[in-house]
Amino acid sequence: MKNKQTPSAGSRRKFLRNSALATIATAVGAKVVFASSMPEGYIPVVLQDDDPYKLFNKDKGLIVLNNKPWNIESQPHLLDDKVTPADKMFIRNNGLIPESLDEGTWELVFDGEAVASPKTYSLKTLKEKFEHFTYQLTLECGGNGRSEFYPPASGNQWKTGAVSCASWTGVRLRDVLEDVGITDQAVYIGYHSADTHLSGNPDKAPISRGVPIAKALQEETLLAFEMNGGPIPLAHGFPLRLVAGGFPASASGKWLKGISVRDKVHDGAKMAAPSYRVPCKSVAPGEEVAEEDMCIIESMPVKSLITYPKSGAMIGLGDSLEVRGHAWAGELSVSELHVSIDFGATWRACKLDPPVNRLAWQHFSTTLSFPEEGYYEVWAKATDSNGVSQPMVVPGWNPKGYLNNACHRIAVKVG
Ligand SMILES: Nc1nc2c(c(=O)[nH]1)N[C@H]1C(S)=C(S)[C@@H](COP(=O)(O)O)O[C@H]1N2
Ligand SMILES: [Mo]
Repeated sequence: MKNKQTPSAGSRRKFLRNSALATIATAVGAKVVFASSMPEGYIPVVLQDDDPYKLFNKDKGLIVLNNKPWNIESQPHLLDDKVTPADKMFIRNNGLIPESLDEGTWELVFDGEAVASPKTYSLKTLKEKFEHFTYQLTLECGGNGRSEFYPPASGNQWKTGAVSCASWTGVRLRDVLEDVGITDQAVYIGYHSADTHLSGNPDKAPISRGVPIAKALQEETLLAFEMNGGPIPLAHGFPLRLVAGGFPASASGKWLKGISVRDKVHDGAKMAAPSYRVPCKSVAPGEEVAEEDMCIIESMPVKSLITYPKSGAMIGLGDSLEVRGHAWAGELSVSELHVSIDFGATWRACKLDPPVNRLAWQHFSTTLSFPEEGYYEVWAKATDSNGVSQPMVVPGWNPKGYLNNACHRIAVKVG
């Protein structure tokens, strides 16, 4: 049988080649006339550039902060949709996006000190065996707003665009953990993913974070295989992603290969200080903080974003201005949203919708009028269900520049 392919392998190969050619033709936007002479695996020159907007199907308004790894942020006025569409969603990668992902052979391994015994599920089994749930879940990068801290914090200089609220469909991690069988030693879960470290070292994970077991067992914590009703886009974790809304988005592992149920706080890559940790007690700007004085970020703080109009709007005197946006508060809900047109001297309450489900952002809207011609700013301030409001200025400086939930503001010119 040496050097001979079975007919099924041969036809499968041919099928793969034909479908690859069809994909290429679609991407090129024309028939590739001499396609039959094209070497196998060859990528046409026209597709060889690494234009991230084409590569990831992103709106031209997104801003590339880094290309190795890819970090791309959105902008407030692009986040106006109630459900964030894929082309407006920020991308935050710590390593290299995995290649050749095969949904058909994808498996998820459960292991760790606190499982009765390790268990592996194919993606197909996960989909067939467990009930499906769909939730809209807010995912905000812990470093969103980092660019405003002074002294500056190193890392991607996110402005306000590292947040999304897409609709995620999958099975509950809770249901699967119940099937796996966990012991009462379980305190944390950690995820393992298929992306690779920038160094190229295959034994080194770029990131392997997790959540406390109580968060893992929440109804909304999903092993998701769909986003916005279709397959998860490659950059956002195809074909399987852990989604734990309300926590820093770093807890939502993309390209999910494994879950370890741990008898201690997970100790994977980027779990240790200073990553995704803030000083347990507030510190002076620029102060050095010992690693043992840094605490893991869990629920994200209350925050809001004005998504309409775009900052810099111009209206006529006497015109009214419709203002709208979203607000979210980590594990809590948002109870009030106020706006100010006089730099915070006075505030007025906006209409605020309840979330479509727990951990989804909430929409606010109001109509404003302005007393005379000139320059104004509209500031938005959300208050969470514990009565805590967003600060008007950049809050608690911390060495890595996390959790900036200062009020969002836009400029408006009247007349
Ligand atoms: N496997 C893996 N999962 C990951 C990351 C990553 O680099 N690799 N980045 C995390 C971080 S820090 C954030 S903010 C979110 C970003 O999700 P998005 O790119 O889908 O917007 O994914 C998280 N999950
Ligand atoms: Mo992040």
